Amino acid sequence: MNRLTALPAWKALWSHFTRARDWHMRNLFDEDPGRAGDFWLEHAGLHLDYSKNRITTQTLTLLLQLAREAGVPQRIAAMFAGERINTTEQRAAFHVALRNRSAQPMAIDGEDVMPKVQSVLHRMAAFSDKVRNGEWLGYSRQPITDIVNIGIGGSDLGSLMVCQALRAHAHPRLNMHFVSNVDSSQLKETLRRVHAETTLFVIESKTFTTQETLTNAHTAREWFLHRAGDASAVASHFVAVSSNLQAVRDFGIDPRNMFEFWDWVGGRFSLWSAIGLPIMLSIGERNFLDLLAGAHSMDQHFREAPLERNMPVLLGMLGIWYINFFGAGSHVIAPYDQFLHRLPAFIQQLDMESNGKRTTRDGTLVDYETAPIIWGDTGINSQHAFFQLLHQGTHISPIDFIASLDSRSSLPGHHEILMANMFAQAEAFMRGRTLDEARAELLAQGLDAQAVARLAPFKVFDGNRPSNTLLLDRLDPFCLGALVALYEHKIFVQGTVWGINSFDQWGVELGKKLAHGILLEIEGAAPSAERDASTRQLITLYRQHREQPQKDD
Ligand code: G6Q
Repeated sequence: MNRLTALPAWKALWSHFTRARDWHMRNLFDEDPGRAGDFWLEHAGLHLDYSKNRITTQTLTLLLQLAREAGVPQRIAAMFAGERINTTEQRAAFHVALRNRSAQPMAIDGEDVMPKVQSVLHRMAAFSDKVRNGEWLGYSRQPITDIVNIGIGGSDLGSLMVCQALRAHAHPRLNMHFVSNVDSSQLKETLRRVHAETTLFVIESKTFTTQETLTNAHTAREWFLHRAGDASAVASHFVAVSSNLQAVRDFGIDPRNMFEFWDWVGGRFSLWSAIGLPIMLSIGERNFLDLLAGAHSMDQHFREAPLERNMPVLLGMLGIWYINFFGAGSHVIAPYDQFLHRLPAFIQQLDMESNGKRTTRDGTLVDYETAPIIWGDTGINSQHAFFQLLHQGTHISPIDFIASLDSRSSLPGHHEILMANMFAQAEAFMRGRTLDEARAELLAQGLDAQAVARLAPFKVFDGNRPSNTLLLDRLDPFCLGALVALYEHKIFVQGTVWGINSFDQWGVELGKKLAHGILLEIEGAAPSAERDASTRQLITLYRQHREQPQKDD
């Protein structure tokens, strides 16, 4: 692996940056009437306007040169060839096979994985159909009305985000619930809203060892047995999604009620696998296949389009430009669509868990920045909250504006206001407002010269704040699939440039181990001599508190 900072394009970009950092996008637009058209790309129902970036065609040429020198084309090929690109775990990262809608085989070590992918998809479809059409009955012979998904992280966020996003396609009888937190409040509140006779629990865990998930699953089963009174009823109310057959069996779920996926599917890339079962239950097989088809279309584009017209590559390299050259430490996801309100949280995990690393694939430490902090919320709400900092604060945080062209609703006026706000924000972030413009505005409002002089500095916006605007034809399964795949690949491109493995998660593994020892101490074991004084004190306080009578909510 070549050292990133020694690559010719890296050096050329630094020299280019000494000029580029002083450009203002206002001037770039004024100087080049073709800019909006040149920096525009469409694929799979997604329209990307990337003209409001601090770039020229020369910047892009250099960034793409960097992508080539860092081996992006070879790494794309390696991913699609099923190579074990997740080197620390010796696994392929083959989520692209899960949504392969072509007739082409996709193999790992010569074994075509498509037959087993198809077979699980068929089982999921047969099961979902039965639940959706009311054929799958609970222990009191009633159809299912509520699905409770129990899982965390990659076994929660993807299905949750998609189910929320595609609510317009949801089955009218099926209420979807997601329990991830081991804080009992979430499970309790959910169980208060459902009835045992008509509830299906989907226990999702790749490893089937995750403490939070297994604790919630055990509690849910006790709650259920208490009501059903018969252990044989579990079979029609609990199904599992996992790659660990033995652990599912040990939990007491019949393997016939288990939907399998494989170690080459990373948790945060798993919504396309059986982990997407709640999605299929909610929106049905046809829509689920459309979701896969949208992602597949983006996969094909990523694999085949030249780098200059390759959406994930362009977004990835624009990110590199800001993170590594401008020093932007964060990136905002701002969907102007209520149904996409969990998208920022989903992309946050996808990006920060994939690229939040400092050791390169060959084991050396990086000497440059890697993943940005991803944050965000629905754009319209954010305007009334944290956009202030983005407009006038001291941080530069590029923003992705995301919306659907189709309004989905017949309520007059709402969508137009939403879109007008989004376009206006992107424009304001780009143009800003100069001191002269601020003065002119205040004068036009009738203020006297003294008041104008006093207030004008506060009304200045530097602008020059970069953003991408992504418009979906409509928020349907196909476009959403393409959108999610776009971000997955963007992140892979950046991980490749930084020379890191985007597919392991040692930080998550650490979290899974740490709590176990402390839990024993909380429950009465002698404190470990290695524990620091602060942690010992916290454990002692908590133990003392625990000994007092507790009030149940
Ligand atoms: C995702 C992460 C992590 C994982 C959860 C749940 O890429 O590895 O978020 O999905 O920790 O793990 P299990 O599915 O094994 O319960």
